[in-house]
Amino acid sequence: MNIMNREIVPMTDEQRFFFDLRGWILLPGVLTQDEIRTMKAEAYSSGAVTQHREINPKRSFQGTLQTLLDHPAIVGILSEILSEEPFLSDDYYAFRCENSFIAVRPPGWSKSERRDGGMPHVVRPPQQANAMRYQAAGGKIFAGLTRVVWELEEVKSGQGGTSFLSGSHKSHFSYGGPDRFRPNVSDSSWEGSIRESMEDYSCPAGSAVIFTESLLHAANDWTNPDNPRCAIFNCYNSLWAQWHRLNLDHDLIQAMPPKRRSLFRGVWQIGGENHAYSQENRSL
Ligand SMILES: O=C(O)CCC(=O)C(=O)O
Ligand SMILES: [Fe+2]
Repeated sequence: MNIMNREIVPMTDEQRFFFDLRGWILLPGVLTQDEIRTMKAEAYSSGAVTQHREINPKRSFQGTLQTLLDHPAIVGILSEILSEEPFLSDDYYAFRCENSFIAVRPPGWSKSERRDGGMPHVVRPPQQANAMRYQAAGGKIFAGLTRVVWELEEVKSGQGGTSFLSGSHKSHFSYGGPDRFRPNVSDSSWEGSIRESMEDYSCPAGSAVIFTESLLHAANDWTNPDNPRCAIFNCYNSLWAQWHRLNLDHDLIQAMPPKRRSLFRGVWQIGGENHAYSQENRSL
């Protein structure tokens, strides 16, 4: 079935409950076998060996992988946790995409290849108020910086998926390190117990994991001998906030369908209607 013909799926009460409780949810088996095959071929030929050694870092914004940016299975959820009802429309998105990368990790891949060495981290420590933090108020979630991970190969628990300290997005206290502004648990005397308390997931190829970047999370050694990890990491934010610099070529965005393009419009609200992407109205 063509992705474009699929209906947007609203966030369910169960998903809202568990996303608020734990800071992450798994959508198992979203993609068809045909989609998985095509997307894997694109990811494996992209030159991505690890996320920080990509030959062409823009490949996940192109080809069939581009359709993941606004896949109907995640659009309803992102609209709910990154926007408000008055801003929703059929013609443009009410949230922004600000980062995407491909990670290909063969069996034996070590987290030491990452800049952060697999240290559990967050965007900003959630025990302090800031523009990226997770909030739930007035019966509504606002998830600040939110990540969607598309797993294009099977993931087995304990063998290298992203791990999470469930509930830590709402933590009020320090991670135990020397600096309360440090966005990771390094130099905390209880780093070990934090790691022991983290959990991950098993899922078939074609699943999506959605998590708030206020949740402590970590990359892990890929020890699964049966297949590599092949994952697309897409990051989203509010219409009015930006964390990553995007620097995506105008021509690449202009070639997208208009609604998808709106994911890349400028980051402002007052003084006119900010709905459509254009060369003059783009996030940088
Ligand atoms: O590589 C991983 O599993 C973790 C990625 C990560 O830290 C993130 O998506 O923010
Ligand atoms: Fe991260």
